[in-house]
Amino acid sequence: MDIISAISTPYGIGGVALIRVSGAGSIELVDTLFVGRHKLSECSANSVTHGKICRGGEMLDEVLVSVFHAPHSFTGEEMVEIGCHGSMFVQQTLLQWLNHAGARLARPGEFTERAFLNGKIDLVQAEAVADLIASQSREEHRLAMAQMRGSVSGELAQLRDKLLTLTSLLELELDFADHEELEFADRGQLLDICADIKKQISGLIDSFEYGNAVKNGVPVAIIGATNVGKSTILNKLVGDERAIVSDIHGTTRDTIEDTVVIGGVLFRFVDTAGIRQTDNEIEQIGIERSRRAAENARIVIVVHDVSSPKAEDYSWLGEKMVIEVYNKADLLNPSELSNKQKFYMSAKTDDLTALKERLLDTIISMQTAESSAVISNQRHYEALQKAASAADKVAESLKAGISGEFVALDLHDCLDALGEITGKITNDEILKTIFSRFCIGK
Ligand SMILES: Nc1nc2c(ncn2[C@@H]2O[C@H](COP(=O)(O)OP(=O)(O)OP(=O)(O)O)[C@@H](O)[C@H]2O)c(=O)[nH]1
Ligand SMILES: [Mg+2]
Repeated sequence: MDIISAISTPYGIGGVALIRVSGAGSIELVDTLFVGRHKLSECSANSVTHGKICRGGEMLDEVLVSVFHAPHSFTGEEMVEIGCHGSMFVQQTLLQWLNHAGARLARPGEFTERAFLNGKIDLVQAEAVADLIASQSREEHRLAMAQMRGSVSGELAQLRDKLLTLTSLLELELDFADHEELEFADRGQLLDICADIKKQISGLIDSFEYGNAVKNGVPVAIIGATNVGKSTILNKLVGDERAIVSDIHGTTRDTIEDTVVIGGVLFRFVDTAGIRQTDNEIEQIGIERSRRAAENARIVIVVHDVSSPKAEDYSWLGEKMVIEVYNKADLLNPSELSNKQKFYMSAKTDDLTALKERLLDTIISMQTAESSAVISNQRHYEALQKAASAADKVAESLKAGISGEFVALDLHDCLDALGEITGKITNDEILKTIFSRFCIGK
């Protein structure tokens, strides 16, 4: 593979900048520009050396250079990282000089792509690197870090082992079917292994609900009748006068969205138009949007006004996760707030800590207790669904007593679907799509 180089720090002026060079011969290439006490090629691996970058008698900068030998580097190749001063001129000139010396500009994600191609990381870990760089909240960071360190990869490796055991038991049966003296695993035993595999795949699939919510922000709709305090709650949650608040019924006409990180989780709150009977066409459209926002939300906060209780029918919310709150508790005497089942609050006087805690508890309850590995990537989710349906077919065929040859075909489909996730089986198109999402220099 040819030598690639890129500026790995963000575009702009900074105290220092980092320029990466990777590929066989990169140490020698940087040596043509480096002047120090020793040549870089004489420095030991994983060491940092101080020196100057010069070309034809012109000195560009004083630098710190890290040298990595293959395969002990991020890409698995020989690598050099040059820490220079963060002037745009220094960065650009150094990159040009490296280009003239024979290093071409790296494509977005090309360093990580090489790490994958050289077997340093699998595809799940490569994608986790992109997620880590993009992470905005503590929980999103935690998931990406766990995936990068192999939480999902480990689980998939276990699954693969179980599938291979099942395949080998079946193939043994196929190869030696006419040896009556040999004892084969009975179908019941095979079915048990299959059920275990299916359970593990389903656990990963279920974890996506949580993983996806954490990655993209948990959508929470705030709905209820007019004037109950929905917009006041939104404003308090996001700490900003985001929505207009007034005692006129029907103040909010359209959905209003804002995001905020609470307890390390990114939430996407949607304030909605109050639901009531109305002849006003625009308000009707707004109310329709309120219903849609509730349908699209992961959690719905249903707000009631404790001072003017009305029985509203929210059965249309179906199985949604609902937090029902009784707002304006400050208007009643404490003795009137005695129903232990009800969540009383005041958007006017409370700091909403209890509501925030309830939101976090609801999110945590989404996490499956089964496995610590959480998937958060749509591509993995889709491949796992393929694997799950192949595993179902295996179980059906085993139950129906269908010949082992056909069962083995479905088993291979299942293995292939899992292989797509880690990149054991892949095509250029998928790789191009994945790595083009990265920034240059990573
Ligand atoms: N006393 C008291 N008043 C509140 C509380 N929460 C909201 N209000 C008041 O109730 C009125 C309505 O509040 P909004 O937040 O605009 O209510 P809304 O549910 O968004 O109303 P619509 O947009 O019309 O559907 C305003 O005058 C608020 O100041 C509360 O906890 N206690
Ligand atoms: Mg409102």
